[in-house]
Amino acid sequence: MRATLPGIAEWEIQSVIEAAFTARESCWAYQSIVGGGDNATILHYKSNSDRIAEGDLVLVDAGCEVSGYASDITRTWPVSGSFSQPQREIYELVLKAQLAGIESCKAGNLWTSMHHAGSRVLAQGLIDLGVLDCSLDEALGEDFDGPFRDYFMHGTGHMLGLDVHDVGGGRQGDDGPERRLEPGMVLTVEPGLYFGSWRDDLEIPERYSGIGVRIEDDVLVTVDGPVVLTSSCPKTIEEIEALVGSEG
Ligand SMILES: [Mn+2]
Repeated sequence: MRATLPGIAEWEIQSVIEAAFTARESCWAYQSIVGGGDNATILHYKSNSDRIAEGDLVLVDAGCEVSGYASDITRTWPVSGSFSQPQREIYELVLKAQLAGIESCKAGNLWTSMHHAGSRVLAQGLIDLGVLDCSLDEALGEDFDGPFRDYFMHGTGHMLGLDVHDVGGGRQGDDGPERRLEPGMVLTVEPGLYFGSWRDDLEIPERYSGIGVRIEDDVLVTVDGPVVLTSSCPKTIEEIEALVGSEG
């Protein structure tokens, strides 16, 4: 964030992050995703080959591996240093959903509770912002498969450990009971919203076209509640706007 200035390229941000990994005797846990503007709306974008237009957001999903253990963090920030009003509206909504998801990471809760908590916030927000014109129940759908999924088309998190997408989570076998969270588990919480201007199957409000936001932290489940292991990485709008470009 500190090194980001208008005109920066995706590969330049990638090089700053991966230099930090290497300098600390670490390596990437997975190929870093650095997507500016519309590229942030392509979930597994990793060519990192575009220069980022002034005024666009950049989404960075990157994590290093230490002693075999993976990390997995996503942050989204404006390359110009300040969020536009539409970017701010989407960012605040995703952050609210992420905080609701983290809050639900309590021992004893069902694995799906964080996905449901975050999804409810996103669906209601999409209605409030005028993206969806329906009731909350309709937006969510019978099995959380309603139209809000047009804008949030991935899971809210996964187990994290020796692999970045570690085993566990979800169901224990195809017909087993749904897993409950236990102290000591580490999982990611990473809701997002994506309004790719290339989506010709949706009527995306012009003000949100080209915006992609995801916020991801790594969370340890304890008897005393969730502990955000990645809390030192800024994620409020105020923190981000103060930091972006400050090195330049
Ligand atoms: Mn992840």
